[in-house]
Amino acid sequence: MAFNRTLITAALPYANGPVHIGHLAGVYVPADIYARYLRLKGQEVLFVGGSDEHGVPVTIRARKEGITTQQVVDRYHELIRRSFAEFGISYDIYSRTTSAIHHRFAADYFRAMYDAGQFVEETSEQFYDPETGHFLTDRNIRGECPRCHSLGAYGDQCEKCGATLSPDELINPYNAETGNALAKKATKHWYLPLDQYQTWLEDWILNHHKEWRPNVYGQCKSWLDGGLKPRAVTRDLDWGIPVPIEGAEGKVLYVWFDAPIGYISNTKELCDAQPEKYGPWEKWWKQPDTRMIHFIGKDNIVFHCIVFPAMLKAQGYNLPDNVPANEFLNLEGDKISTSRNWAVWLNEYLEDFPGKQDVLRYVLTANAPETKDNDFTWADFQARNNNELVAIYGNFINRALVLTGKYFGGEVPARGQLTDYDNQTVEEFKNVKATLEQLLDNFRFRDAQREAMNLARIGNKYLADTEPWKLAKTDMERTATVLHMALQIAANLAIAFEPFLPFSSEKLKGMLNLDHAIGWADLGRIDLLSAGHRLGQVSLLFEKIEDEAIRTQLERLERIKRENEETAKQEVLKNWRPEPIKDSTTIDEFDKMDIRVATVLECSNVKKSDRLLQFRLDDGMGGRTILSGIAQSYPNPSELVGKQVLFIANFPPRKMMGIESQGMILSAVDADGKLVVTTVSTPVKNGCPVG
Ligand code: B3M
Ligand code: ZN
Repeated sequence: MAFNRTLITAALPYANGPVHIGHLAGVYVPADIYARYLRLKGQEVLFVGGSDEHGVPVTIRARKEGITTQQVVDRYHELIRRSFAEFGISYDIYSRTTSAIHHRFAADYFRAMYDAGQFVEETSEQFYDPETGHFLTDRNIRGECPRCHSLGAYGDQCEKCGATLSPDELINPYNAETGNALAKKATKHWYLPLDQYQTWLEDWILNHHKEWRPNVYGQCKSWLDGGLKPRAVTRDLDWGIPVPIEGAEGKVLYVWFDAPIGYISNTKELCDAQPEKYGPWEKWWKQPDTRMIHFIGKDNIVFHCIVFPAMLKAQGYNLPDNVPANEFLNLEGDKISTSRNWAVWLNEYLEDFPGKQDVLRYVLTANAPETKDNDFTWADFQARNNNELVAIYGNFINRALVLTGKYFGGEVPARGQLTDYDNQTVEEFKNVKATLEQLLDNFRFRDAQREAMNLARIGNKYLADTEPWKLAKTDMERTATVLHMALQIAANLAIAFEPFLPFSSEKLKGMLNLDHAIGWADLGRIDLLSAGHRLGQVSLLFEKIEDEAIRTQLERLERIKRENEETAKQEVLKNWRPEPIKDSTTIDEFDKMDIRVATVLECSNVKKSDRLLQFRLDDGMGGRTILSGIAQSYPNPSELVGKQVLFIANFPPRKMMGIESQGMILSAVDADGKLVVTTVSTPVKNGCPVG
């Protein structure tokens, strides 16, 4: 079916912090490119977004900042909304899930499914904190990992060994926030029986959406192959939308149940407010000739391709036509993380690079993680700006406009006969429209932007080859033709780049004094500007970014890295608990070990080893040498000289780095892994036993 009406949704970001380049690259810039493209084509488009203000992340942030959850969502919703507006993300509506309309709509949705018998009710034993009386989410439960036995593993994952866990598997589970030991208590929840949708989903996705991106299709397939299980859509929490049925006091809708409904309730909010412009909301959600596209990040695939479609199907709504999910963007080789502050925040970026929204949009699209995770680096940011935006696109526009000003008083000159070379150039850019469309229609935004940049390359090369600044000395007529053609290419660039770089296109249109009504259909035309047309004010389209600005950014990241290392260390120390006691042993076993006291005579680093220290000991029996792997903990080994230490005297000698070690010095292993040599506090005879 050919569609003329498209509903575009972009994932609702959690209102638990500002948005960063990862959000922009993964979801919002692609969604915006697509929305702008369809609008330019004259299609009916509704682009819906909003903040996700429920769920655990916002409550964690509230506790961290010592403010109420409402204050957190108010603060970040506003900040996020502003960032999106500043970056030109052209939502028709950006609302929020704490709105009254949404609460009502989501509750009604649940109720309708409940009334239709579309949930399964189940009571199960769940962990709760007897002191606070709260049930806990997986992430808020910690304990000993059943696999690697490290302490402080999460209820869903052990970060030490990477194992996926469930809270039931943890040894000695405790509340991550209070440290209290947990108990179990029965609680009732409502489940979406995804197993009942398995066959339908398999057919819908695996047979009818083979065109979805391989990463999306692949993830769906592996979920489906694993067999779908019922999923709870309610939670025992005090932040969220109350479950609207009797016997569900103290329970709220699971955030992943209510958030995607936000796409619908936000549509309703807009349509109710401006019915003449947008029509009834049902038009966007129930009419079969409306197509829906979800833009999301890869961690949201299962919810948008399996869970939400099941909910939509249950209530007779449209299903998404495509879900172009992106992979992740890293920053300077490291995973972007809100909690570790490892990100480029949009609000901070604009403070450092005011007016340079398009530069970031350009770089993020050029590096978009469409098929695999990608890396943002400041060096690449600078290079793409200086070598592409400035040197190709900007340079071309500047030359064309400045020369027109210089030779023709800022009026589009009339063109004469086109040469073979002119025609060849026209030939080259004539196909740009078809190529761009083919790429944009298939959500291949980075290739599409490259194609737009190719058009600028064609223009740049045209001027470099024809050299109008030299021609002007001898052949004004030819100069006129060249600049006329260059200006047509410039006008085409304003159209071709509009979905990607809206601010620059706007500026360029101003410089060309171009009719704002020109649209996608005009792309490829070489009569967009007629002879005698007056150009507007000329200024630089892009500016060079200096090394200094990049250095400042890199220094900031260095500082954050150092701070994070320090916090991680503190974290380990805070969560440290003594290891479990080993299996019992006997005094006879212990007696086999001959532990003695000796005075350190010399202590120094072993050459070529960053691990070993070499001790010379007075053991009361003629002296001995022992090597010990504690160099990292003793940057100044001589501090041990004169101390009385404990050592195992009856280990067989062992050679390391060509030196024979005659025993082992005893050290305590501190929580952070630091080794501290055990010393005797009251002097005793060297060689005396320990026992
Ligand atoms: N807030 C998760 C996320 O930000 C979630 C998306 C909701 S989309 C309906 O990744
Ligand atoms: Zn583990």
